[in-house]
Amino acid sequence: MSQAHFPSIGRIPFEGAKSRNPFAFKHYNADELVEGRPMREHLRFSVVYWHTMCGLGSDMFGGPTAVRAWDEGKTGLDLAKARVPVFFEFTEKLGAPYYAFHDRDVAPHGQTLRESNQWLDTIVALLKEQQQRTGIKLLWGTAQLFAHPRYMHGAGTSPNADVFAFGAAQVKKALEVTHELGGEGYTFWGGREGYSTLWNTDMKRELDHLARFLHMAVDYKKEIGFKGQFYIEPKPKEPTKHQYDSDSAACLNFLREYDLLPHFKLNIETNHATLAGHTMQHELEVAGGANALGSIDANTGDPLLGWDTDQFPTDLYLTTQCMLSILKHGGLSTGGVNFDAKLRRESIDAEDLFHAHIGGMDAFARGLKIAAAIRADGRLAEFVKTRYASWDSGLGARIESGQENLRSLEARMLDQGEAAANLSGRQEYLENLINEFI
Ligand code: XLS
Ligand code: NI
Ligand code: NI
Repeated sequence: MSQAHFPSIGRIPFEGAKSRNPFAFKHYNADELVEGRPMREHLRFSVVYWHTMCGLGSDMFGGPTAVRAWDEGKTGLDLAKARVPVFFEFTEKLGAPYYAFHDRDVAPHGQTLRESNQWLDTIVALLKEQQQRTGIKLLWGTAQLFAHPRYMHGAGTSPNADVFAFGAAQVKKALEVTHELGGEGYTFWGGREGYSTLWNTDMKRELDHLARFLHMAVDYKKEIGFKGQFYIEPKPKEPTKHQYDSDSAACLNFLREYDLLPHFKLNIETNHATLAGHTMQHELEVAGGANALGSIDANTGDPLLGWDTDQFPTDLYLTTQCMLSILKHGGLSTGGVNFDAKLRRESIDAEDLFHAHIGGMDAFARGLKIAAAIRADGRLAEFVKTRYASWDSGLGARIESGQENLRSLEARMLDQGEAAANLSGRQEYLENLINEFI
């Protein structure tokens, strides 16, 4: 194992709940079986390149606060090269099996597309070497189609056809390198695929273009034999006022309308759910119900801040809800628990990267164990099942199977005069029940 950049920190061990070692897992025990599967396979943790290597604490009111020893004195391609081994040393020490990147956070923007592609190739060769050395795999790749000024009006939804073409070229290359690196997926997050004002926007035309853009990607994926899963990542706003992929339901509707649903699943992020006015559990249930729950971007927002703060998840209610939904819908197959999360601006030391990820991994490991215990106990599922018992036979079963109609139901109710009494929803009892496990 490489020791160059975090010499005082070794491989993070599992020490159990009694440990007071901040550089140890208290709950994430990769080989421990939960519902007959190792935690490692349930959780499929992934470290993101962008926040971990490129996020240095800047926000919209101020520049970077963290200074990384490995960055010092370097710019451009040299800086990009220097970060690769650091990232893999970090991810290897954590024992996270996956990572994710954007083309333009592993390698810089060149003056031309050709130069950008060359630089990306240089870095991809280094990523590949490190993947081979460590066994760490690529969860998903993506193209960054939002930071460069050319994408100010969007990429796939730009009113400028040339910008659409540039974005398409960037996606083509990003698909090729993701394929080259054995990526298990590819994500589309439409950061600027939306609008700032409808006064200047032809919404229908933009949506048609976005669908064309994605169909081109589906076609090219087939052409190069890339077998990874495509994901759309919903987010309602920020940086635009309205993003078209605003939440799970909007994404599913868009994908269905444009015949894209067979080719995509959703990559659902907690803080995006919050911004959409939903809970993460809601978003996961909407996706799961459509058999489109693919992967999660694990983070959290702050209830007092109205933007995408991308904090590391530590709330056990949140992780329990995530894992209950994920287990219910059959687990993550190609996806993972991807920490699209960053350090607070005030957390300036490299060791804070460890505290953040260890905490997130432990919080999800606990969520997994708690969810499994709730499922093994069975009272929650039994309650829900009983709540719908009127649909299991008799009238409900006949309605579900299409044997009743308005006329027959009216006749029945005229005869009965009133519907059977309702039962309590027992919300408080269920909240107490969940607290028995947390
Ligand atoms: C931004 C998104 C972004 C995607 C990848 O809010 O979460 O980081 O996950 O482009
Ligand atoms: Ni994300
Ligand atoms: Ni986000």
